[in-house]
Amino acid sequence: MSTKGRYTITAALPYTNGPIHIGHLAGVYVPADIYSRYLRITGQDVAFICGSDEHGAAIPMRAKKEGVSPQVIIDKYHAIIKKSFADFGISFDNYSRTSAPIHHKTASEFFEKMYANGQFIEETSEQLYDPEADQFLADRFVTGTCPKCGHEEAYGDQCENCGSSLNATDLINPKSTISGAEPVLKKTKHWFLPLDQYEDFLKEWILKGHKKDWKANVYGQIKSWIDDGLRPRAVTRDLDWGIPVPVEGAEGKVLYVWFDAPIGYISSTKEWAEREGKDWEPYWKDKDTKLVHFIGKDNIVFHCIIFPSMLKAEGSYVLPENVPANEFLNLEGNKLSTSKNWAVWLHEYLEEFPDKQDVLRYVLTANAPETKDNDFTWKDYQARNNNELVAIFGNFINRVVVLTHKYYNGVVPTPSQFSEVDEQTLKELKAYPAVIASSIERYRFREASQELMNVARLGNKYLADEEPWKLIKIDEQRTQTVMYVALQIASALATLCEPFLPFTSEKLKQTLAISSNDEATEWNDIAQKEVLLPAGHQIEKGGLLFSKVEDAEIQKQLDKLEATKKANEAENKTIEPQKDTTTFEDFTKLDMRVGTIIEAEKMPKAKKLLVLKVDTGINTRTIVSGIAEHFTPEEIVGKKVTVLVNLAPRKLRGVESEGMILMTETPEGKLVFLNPDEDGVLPGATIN
Ligand code: B3M
Ligand code: ZN
Repeated sequence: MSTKGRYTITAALPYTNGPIHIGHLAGVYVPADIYSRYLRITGQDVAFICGSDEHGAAIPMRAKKEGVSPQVIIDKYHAIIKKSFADFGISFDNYSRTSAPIHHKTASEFFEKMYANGQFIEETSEQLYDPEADQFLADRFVTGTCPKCGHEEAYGDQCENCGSSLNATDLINPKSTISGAEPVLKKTKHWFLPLDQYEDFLKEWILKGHKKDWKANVYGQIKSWIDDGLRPRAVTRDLDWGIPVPVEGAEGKVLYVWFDAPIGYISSTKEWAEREGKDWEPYWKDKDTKLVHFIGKDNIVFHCIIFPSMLKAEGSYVLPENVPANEFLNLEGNKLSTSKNWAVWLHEYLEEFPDKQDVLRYVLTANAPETKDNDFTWKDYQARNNNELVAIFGNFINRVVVLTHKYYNGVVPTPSQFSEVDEQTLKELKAYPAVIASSIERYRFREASQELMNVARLGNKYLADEEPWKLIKIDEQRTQTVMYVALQIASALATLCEPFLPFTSEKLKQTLAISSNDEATEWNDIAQKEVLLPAGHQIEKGGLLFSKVEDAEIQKQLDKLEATKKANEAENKTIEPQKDTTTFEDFTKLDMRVGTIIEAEKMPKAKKLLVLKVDTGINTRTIVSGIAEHFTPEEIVGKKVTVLVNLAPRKLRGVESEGMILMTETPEGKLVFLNPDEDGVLPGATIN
């Protein structure tokens, strides 16, 4: 990047309710780190900001589960998470925490300014309340069916499946996660951010603005929310854990975690600036500053709708230049899950692979879920390490270093006349900084990582074609030139790999005896500088950059996951407790019939839903069913099913659904129809 600018790069603040896993790295932190490192080594002024997100329902829930105070939980996981980031070379300029006084002050002042300007709606409304736990239910304290996509584990503030932001009272069949009780409605006062008043601003800024260069998955989600119509959102909560609402009449209430957490980026910048003797304001208020938020797709609404509306309302801040949200990473075909321990935890990975931080960074980048959910498999991890990092990158560097010591005692030889191949090779080499930069600047880190690997391929091919180990016997001068060219490629690799493989870059710079203090010019100079590693320069012996991953090591990881799966199945076997006793009269109110599915199609933009036409014998009707991830439309047409036909109709994603198909599921979570398959049974037959 030739122009010099100022960048504030933020990475989503991880909740301190547990450790972090490969999904966090792949989705947010490795891409953010690649981007920030690249900006720094091309001479930009960068503030790479993050910190722990220590408020919200998730923390007290974990505290209750572990039988300790929320403070114990946040101190424990803040330290674990902060160490994991450092261990994997995530080079934040500051990693703060939202329990810090500077954040409480910053968030309170932000709220007070908006309050003083009358930018909140103060309203007493009926909210969900758990009569058994004697507590209002918001966010993760309540789950239910998402009204938008039918996901049955949606939270009170958000559906992680479709990303929708919700008010708890939107949930269908809400249930308290504290006591399991069915919530009641109870009056309480809250302050609402009138998002509907920012609809025109958001349409202008995002839909009409140049946000067309935002990733399609991000732009699409934002557009569907704005098209669905924005509504006021409560930005305070009845909770005793969080930042007290700093206005009269708000005793017992705290700021909604998603109001305070994004302000955490600002307070972390302030903390950094104070420590570094800098002024924080230009990083958030200078119109030329580029603000980029790195997040996962479940955080899009908060970073593209709610936080920008807050920044716009407050009036003195810049708006994000881009929000390159990634999709989700799965593990061996299943969703990563903290609660099911279905994860590769970073601290555990390092215990098993103590010197392979860069290997994981590389694999997670090469396989990143940039445009769709993607799957991490240990087989792929082993293949990329052995076939790319060891066999291409490491092998090239090893041959260059070993031969330079063998022929020239580690001194870069003096080249004579370059051949056509030499010229062509050096020309290709000098094109790579711009090629890799172009991918990075468009947030295409998978692509960028493969272009980096192509530089190593270029070096490998050059040596394989020129065969200096044979040449040395017949043409001393030519061998010197070949080894000189190979060393130029190795030197460029040391700089080009730094954003992706920081630990490898450091090792390679030590081996090539390259000082890394003036690297800010190196990236840009690779194309311009005639000489990267001058003749006469002494290199060190170094060591192998990468080592093979053996089958046994992979099998050990697969066995570990198998054990987790079995433990979960055993846990799942705990049969659902019997529900409260009902009466025969109540049972007879349910009208269940045999039905036949005569048509089926996917619901547009709703991953889990199928729209079915069902012949119930009474009539043919539309039923929306959350089975799209288990069955294709083709495979269920003609299937006989059990239908609850007198369930009150309801709209799901705008489609009127009249009834419910009864299903059950296996311990592995596979859905199964209750299908009365006897030939003589016809649609309309009653089920008693
Ligand atoms: N703590 C991460 C999550 O939703 C959330 C991000 C806050 S960024 C301001 O898992
Ligand atoms: Zn949903």
